[in-house]
Amino acid sequence: MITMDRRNQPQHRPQHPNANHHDNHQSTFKRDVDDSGGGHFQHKRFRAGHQRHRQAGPSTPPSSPPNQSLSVQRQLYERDFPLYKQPVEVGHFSLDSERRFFNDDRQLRYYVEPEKSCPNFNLRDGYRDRFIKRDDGVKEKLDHILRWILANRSKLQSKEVAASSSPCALGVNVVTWRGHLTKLLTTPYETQEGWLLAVTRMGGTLYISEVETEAARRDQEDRTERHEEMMYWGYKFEQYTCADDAHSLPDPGGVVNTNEAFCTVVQTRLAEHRLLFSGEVDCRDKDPKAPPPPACYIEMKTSLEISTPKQRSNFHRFKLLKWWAQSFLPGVPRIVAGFRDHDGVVVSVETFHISKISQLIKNETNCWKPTVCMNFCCDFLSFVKSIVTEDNPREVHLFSWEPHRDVTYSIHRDSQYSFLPDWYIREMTSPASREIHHHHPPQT
Ligand code: 0WD
Ligand code: CA
Repeated sequence: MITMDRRNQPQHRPQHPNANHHDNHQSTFKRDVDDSGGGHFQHKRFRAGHQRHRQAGPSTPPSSPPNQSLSVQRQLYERDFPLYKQPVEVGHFSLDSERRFFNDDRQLRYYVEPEKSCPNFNLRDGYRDRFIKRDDGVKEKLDHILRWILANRSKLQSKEVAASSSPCALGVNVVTWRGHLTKLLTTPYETQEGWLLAVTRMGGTLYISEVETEAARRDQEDRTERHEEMMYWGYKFEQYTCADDAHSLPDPGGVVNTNEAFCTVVQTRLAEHRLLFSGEVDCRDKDPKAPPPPACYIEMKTSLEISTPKQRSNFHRFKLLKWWAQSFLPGVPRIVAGFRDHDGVVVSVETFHISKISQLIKNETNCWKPTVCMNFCCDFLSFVKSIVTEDNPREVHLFSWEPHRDVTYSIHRDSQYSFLPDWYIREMTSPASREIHHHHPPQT
């Protein structure tokens, strides 16, 4: 159990039957004055700025139409830290050197602490001759997670859900990548990059999958040779510090292949939202007596060495926000950071404990707050839930956000944005497959 029971402190809480997470909860949706905005099945973008700002609280009549946009202003999210249940690992999977899916932990690696505090790892080594880069033109969307769900349905479904009449109810409200949730958590503080998130409801579950923005596509095309190389450095650092099994050593002479991945699948709850998401895990503690996953996992990072107060402040205000959000979500307790110079040589290695990050940034002026991140994410999910009401695997609500704007959405059917593959829809909606997966006689 990770607890730090101070007000407004980030914490994972075990489920408590009387937990009243609605205390002090005010929704921050904006309500459209004009209610005609619900037009379905047509490309329609709701403009922000022409709406009356009204707080929707428990007093809102149930018949009210949903709000058409969501504000991202930080002060709207400065309330008590919402309930965030201790994430539980419900499974994991591996992607091999050819990006093939395996329902096991064959790609899990073990952390080996560097022998010296100044290890002199050269992160540029092997970039030209020992690097196989994943084809990032292939958009995998949620496919690996969906594959994992199909292979593990019986584990996932609660007895209650299994007994219900819906053939595809999973017992969770949201399925997504951890990385997408990280983007939501950091949105109130983001000033550079917007996002597009496609949402489809099927069997009562909301599936959330990212769509590449125009700006991101351009940035990718315009990457400099130096930037390309620097993206390799993070993976190279992992190779210097991670071994294939608990009793072996890292092999810095090997090939870095970014197709390979080990992903954890965790289940948790953010206020009323039951979440199932997957995230890539770099390695685990090699001590067999280490706590069970996800508490034994370690996130590896590299960053430019800090030499001035200004650099330290920027590190706290911008980088630690992203690092905190990414690891807090799946309950990964530690980050091992390699600080490097401009030539890609690691000059120091430092461990950051996620539970101590909010203390570390306390003295920073104008700094981010974990509670704002979590409350925004929670309200975004409530907003999505209120908008995406039709259960239809071919319909996509595209939620879009640009810095200094509200979150808005548009509706698309059978479009380029549809992302649930036929093999998944078929399997989840066919009653026959349900019986096979449940290992119990069909209901009569
Ligand atoms: O196609 C896409 N648009 C995306 C695919 C966006 C986000 C994720 N993915 C997929 C990939 O299949 C990847 O295996 O998600 C997996 C990782 O998911 P995640 O853990 O939810 O993503 P995130 O938390 O953003 O990244 C974790 C790590 C990164 O480590 P650092 O220390 O740099 O944060 O996953 C790697 C990277 O090592 N990573 C990716 N690997 C493959 N494709 C991608 C990506 N697009 N983004 C990050
Ligand atoms: Ca990493």
